[in-house]
Formats: sequence, C-alpha cells, structure tokens
Amino acid sequence: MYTLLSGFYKYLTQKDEYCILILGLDNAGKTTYLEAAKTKFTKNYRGMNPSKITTTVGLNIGQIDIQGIRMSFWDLGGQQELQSLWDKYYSESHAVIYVVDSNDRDRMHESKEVFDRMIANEYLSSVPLLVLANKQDLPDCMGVREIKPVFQEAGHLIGRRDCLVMPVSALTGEGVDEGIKWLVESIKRNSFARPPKTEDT
Ligand SMILES: Nc1nc2c(ncn2[C@@H]2O[C@H](COP(=O)(O)OP(=O)(O)OP(=O)(O)O)[C@@H](O)[C@H]2O)c(=O)[nH]1
Ligand SMILES: [Mg+2]
Repeated sequence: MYTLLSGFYKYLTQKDEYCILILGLDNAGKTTYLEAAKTKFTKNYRGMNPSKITTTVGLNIGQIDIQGIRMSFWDLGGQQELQSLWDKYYSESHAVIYVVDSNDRDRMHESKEVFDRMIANEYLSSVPLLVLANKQDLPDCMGVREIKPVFQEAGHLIGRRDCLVMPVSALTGEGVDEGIKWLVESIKRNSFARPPKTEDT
C-alpha cells in the first residue's frame, strides 16, 4: 500500500526537467541575467545585488519551475580559457541562451565568431537558440536591428532550429519574461527531438 501511495505521490509531483545553457563572452551579462530570471519567476526570491556579481569561474546553476516544468540553467564562465569547457555540456542541454553585450561594439565580431563555433557543434544541432542583445538600458548600445543581421549571417549553420534575437536588459529586467516564455514554448515543441529528464521534486 505504501509503495502504491508513494508511487502515486511521485507521479503527481515529478516534473519534466530541461537544461538550458547560458553562454556568451565574459562580461556579456550571463550571471546577471540568470539572477534577473530567478527573481522574476521565483516567489520570495530576492536576487543578488548586481554589483556583487563577479566573473564566473566554472559553473553557476539556477532553477525555475514554470508551466509544469523545471528549467535548470547552467551559466558557464565566458572567459576565453573557459570556453573550451562549454562543449562538455552540449549533449545534455535542451536549449542555449547566448548573451551578447550590445554596448561592446569592439567585441561584437569576436562574440559572433564564438557563436558560430558553438552552433557548429553537432551536439547542439537540434536545440533552440535564444540570442539576447543585452544591456539595452545603455544609451549608446547597438539596437536589436543592428545585431540581428550579424547573427543571422550564420543562417546556414542555424538551419531549422528555433532561433530568436531579442533585446533585453538583465540589469533592469526588461525583456526577461518574454525570453523565458519563448524558451518554454520552444523546448516543449522540441521535446520529441530532445526529451526532458524526469525529476522528482
Ligand atoms: N548596464 C548594464 N550592465 C549590465 C547588464 N547586464 C550585466 N551588466 C553588467 O555587466 C558586467 C558583467 O556581468 P556578468 O553578469 O558578471 O557577466 P557574465 O557574462 O556572467 O561574465 P563571466 O562570468 O565573466 O562570463 C557587470 O558589471 C554587470 O553589472 C545590463 O543589462 N545593463
Ligand atoms: Mg558570469
């Protein structure tokens, strides 16, 4: 009887879990974005003060439960020497958020090259891509109209994957909800190709 009841409880409480990688050059705003997303979607969660966030060395993990699923975010350090660690996580991921510093014109080309290298990896061949043109709160930043064509040049590499370039400010939270909601739809739509992990809560 106990087994039956605990099995039923498990069935009711288990959630499909999807893993989302947050990638991009160092200083793009990945960790700040993850804190903003956790703050928006987690009741009673008070995010870290953005000024206290330091560069990520290794891996920073966060979770959001939304629309009956669990999203686990893996925010990886973006410094050049850490980029070689990214591909260890590709085969287990269900989507990628690629964060771009829209205020850093000097490194836009570098960011695009790193993006191209990432999406050429076979283990990411079917996962949805959300490109975030971050730091839109800064007055002289590149707008999404300017950034979109840069990343769309890689159209042949993107292929049939869901891909969206979206403006955001991780600092003010503007655009964070829209991005997460788009991701939820995309990973659910893609769950035939990349089935979720089943997790107990
Ligand atoms: N103005 C502005 N600053 C931002 C925004 N997002 C992040 N920043 C700032 O950009 C700097 C880097 O942010 P992080 O979140 O640490 O960047 P990261 O991509 O995680 O960097 P690594 O961990 O080194 O890969 C910090 O000073 C943030 O406060 C934004 O939307 N607007
Ligand atoms: Mg970081």
